[in-house]
Amino acid sequence: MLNFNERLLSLKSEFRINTEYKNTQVKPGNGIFYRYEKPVLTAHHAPLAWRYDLNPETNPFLMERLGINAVLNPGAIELNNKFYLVARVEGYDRKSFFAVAESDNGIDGFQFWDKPCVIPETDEPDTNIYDMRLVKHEDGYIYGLFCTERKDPDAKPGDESSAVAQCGIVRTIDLLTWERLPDLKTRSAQQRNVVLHPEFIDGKYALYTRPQDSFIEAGAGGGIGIGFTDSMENAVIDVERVIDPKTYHTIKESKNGQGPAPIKTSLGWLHISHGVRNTAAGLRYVLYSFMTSLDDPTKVIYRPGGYFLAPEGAERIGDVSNVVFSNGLIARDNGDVFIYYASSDTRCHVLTTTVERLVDYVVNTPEDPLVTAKCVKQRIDFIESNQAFL
Ligand code: M1P
Repeated sequence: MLNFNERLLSLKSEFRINTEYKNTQVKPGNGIFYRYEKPVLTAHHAPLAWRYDLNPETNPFLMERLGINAVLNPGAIELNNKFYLVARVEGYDRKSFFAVAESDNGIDGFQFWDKPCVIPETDEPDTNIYDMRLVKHEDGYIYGLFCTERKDPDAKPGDESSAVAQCGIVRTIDLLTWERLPDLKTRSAQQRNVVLHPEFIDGKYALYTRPQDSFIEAGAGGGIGIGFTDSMENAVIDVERVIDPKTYHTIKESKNGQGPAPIKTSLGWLHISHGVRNTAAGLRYVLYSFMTSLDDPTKVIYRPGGYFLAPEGAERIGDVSNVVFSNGLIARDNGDVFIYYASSDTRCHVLTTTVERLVDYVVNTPEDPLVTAKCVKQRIDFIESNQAFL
């Protein structure tokens, strides 16, 4: 058996191996984006001091005392040419918290800051918080909208799972100090995947919502909605309008949700979202894209059919298998785009692309014809138009 000091040396070396690596693009890719060989952030990136009591007197066996189960669903932002992720870190105790990790190039070298984020509570304490969408709004603040869960007071006796999910709101200027604002109020029973639009629309803050009837099911409220509020200090949405509904027999037939805030392009607001369908093996989460009008962000103008990203290979396995989920991207001034996503609620990855490619994808990818006969016709027309180039 290794003694304390030998174990410490070995753990330090393992930590370096797990965190100090170069990440390489997987080529040739699909022309839309590049995947990368390795994840960008995992439970192994959690510093040793977060997990081990490093005092030989109180922990002579150098046991892991507070393990980290998963690092997933990061919000993302670029500040002063650095890439920051605000990740959802889940302890062995099932509770999530937020922690900032930074990198110089956005594809590797991510390191957590020394300590997790301290998110103040409202008068109604959160049981669990997760999935922050970071947005630099034109009002000057960086907002973090996240899901806050509290035990459902109406849960039947013995039901220790049901929760009420709502949108929690914080704001910051430096990712260090977080000011908690009151939770968003809407007329829906529950909310998840709420995202702030980065610009005012007609002088109001616009929020993408995902009204839902219950904790898991989107139910009758299903779809990505939009609503407006005069203030983020007391955010109230009276009317939610579904702009991108869940749709029968598609990749978003069970539910969907806005991912990160949309990217402003010359042709419209480009959205990356997730769609969910049910299968015999459980829910399958993929990413898809659509574009809304610059003049009227409530109007969808392009709907490429099918999925943009689905879990592949090792991504398919994890705590909640067959899931890709994105709530963070960085669109740089030079047109480069870094889309961060988590696989199977376990680890974080990056895709790289450009605004130009994303716009081409969204504008020129055909819509889902919704029924097989039309899909076959679409594919045969496509094959025939290729004949001259074979
Ligand atoms: O487990 C998959 C995802 O499930 C939820 O997303 P949605 O509300 O759209 O079903 C979230 O809990 C998300 O964190 C999780 O990745």
